[in-house]
Amino acid sequence: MQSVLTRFALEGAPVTSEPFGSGHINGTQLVRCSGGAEYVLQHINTTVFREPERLMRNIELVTGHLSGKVSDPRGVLRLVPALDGRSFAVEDDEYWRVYELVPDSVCYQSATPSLFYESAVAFGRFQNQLADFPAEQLSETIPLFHDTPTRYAAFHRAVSEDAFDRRAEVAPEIDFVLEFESFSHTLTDLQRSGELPVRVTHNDTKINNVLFDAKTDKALCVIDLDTVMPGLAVNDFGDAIRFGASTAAEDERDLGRVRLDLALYETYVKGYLSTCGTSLTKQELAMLPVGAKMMTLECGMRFLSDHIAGDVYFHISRQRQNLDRARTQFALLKEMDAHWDAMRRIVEEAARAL
Ligand code: GN1
Ligand code: MG
Repeated sequence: MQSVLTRFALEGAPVTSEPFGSGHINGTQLVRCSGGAEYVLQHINTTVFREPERLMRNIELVTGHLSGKVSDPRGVLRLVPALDGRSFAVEDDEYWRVYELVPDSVCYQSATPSLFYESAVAFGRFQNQLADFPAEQLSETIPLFHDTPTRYAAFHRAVSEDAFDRRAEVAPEIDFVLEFESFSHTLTDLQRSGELPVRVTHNDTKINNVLFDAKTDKALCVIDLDTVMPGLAVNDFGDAIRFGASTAAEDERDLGRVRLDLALYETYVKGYLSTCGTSLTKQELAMLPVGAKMMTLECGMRFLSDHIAGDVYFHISRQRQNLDRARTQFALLKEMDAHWDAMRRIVEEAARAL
């Protein structure tokens, strides 16, 4: 790692480095240099992200565009170039990149209502600032990531292979997923017909992918840009709701605890629309609740597929954890159906106030 650092244009010589953050995919280190400059060094996981050069090109384009829009320099991640001018360095086929550390910032693993609101402000601002960026210039770092019908095809394959003999005991969950198969086309159909625009999307809109000002707890910027790619804004909204407006952990075993917190939902709607409401189309606004359902369905189906396939994608720390995760998503989906009118009304009211 010392040797890879010499390939970047750092201010001063690296003095210390320590593990940093809580990401599960890339390896991240905080590097301190003589003279006081601080950097974030990341090793890119090329098993998950198979085309690191195209991924880095995406990040260059997006951070370049954002830096022309922010007033606070902390409003965007800043890449530190390598000495050869590229935005990354390669050593023994391993890919590395360096960001400037965002000064006086803090990252949270769980949200209070006001932090959740601020995270919505940040993701909405990200959407708004990139609304004039031509999304087709970005590559898909994980192809067909939120193409829910394609996820169904993978689900059907996992079920028919049944590699671990688990199909029989999850028959009710399989049936539940199948009930939604025609619904699963809703957003991709609207995308194909041009009724929903393809935009620059983040694809991992959780609270821990936002940096906050350490003093004021105001959102500064969005981080974890590896999955930034062309997609639907409603899915970014939906994934944030799926994760942040549920009253229970993603792997909760007591399904009675899984509720949709409508107050948190409303909080996120208001924060999100405060920064990107005017750049979304009428159809996008109308489809926001569908995005929440779609991401919940898709994620639950991905967990269930992975359980059936033997836990090959989502890391587990106990047996049946992916099944538990799938069940919480299905419980949340039922909650959304039960509160469907309210979910729509909350968006309509917030949109009217724009
Ligand atoms: C994965 O790695 P993490 O936890 O940020 C997944 C998301 C899922 C999420 C469910 C690249 O995100 O799509 O919503 O798990 N990311 C990828 O917890 O597949
Ligand atoms: Mg992250």
